Amino acid sequence: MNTMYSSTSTLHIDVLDVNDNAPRCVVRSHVVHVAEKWANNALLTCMVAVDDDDGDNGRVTFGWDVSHRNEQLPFRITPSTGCVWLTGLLDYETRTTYNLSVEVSDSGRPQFSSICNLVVHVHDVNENMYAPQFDTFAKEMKVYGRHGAPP
Ligand SMILES: [Ca+2]
Ligand SMILES: [Ca+2]
Ligand SMILES: [Ca+2]
Repeated sequence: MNTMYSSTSTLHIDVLDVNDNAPRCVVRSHVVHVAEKWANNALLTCMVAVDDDDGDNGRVTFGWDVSHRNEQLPFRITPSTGCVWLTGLLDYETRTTYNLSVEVSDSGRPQFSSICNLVVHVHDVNENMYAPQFDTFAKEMKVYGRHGAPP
């Protein structure tokens, strides 16, 4: 006589996330248009990136690429949000376009990063419209004689 025995058990497996995805820019090349007289601290745009990993492996931060290390940019970027702000005055007559590389990095080990592009076009404002106006001050001059006495 054959007797069959069987049993079941549950095996619980926790799958730990591995950092195997680099952050991706939602818009690979972001373009913004700014008038040259925008106020300091104006918000230009916010970069958006996604990362398919979990936890720190998917938590992204933003910063300027090393190629801008020695450049004095009139912008700052908030690492946690990717929002880009004006930090100085733009001058169309000096520079009309900024091609910026933003590095977006996850917080995993090993760390992965990608580059997103931000192009800022500076638009001209006619500063002369607000230039001081002078009344015509040329007045008729009389030429006096040698000793300053009227002829
Ligand atoms: Ca993963
Ligand atoms: Ca990742
Ligand atoms: Ca101008």
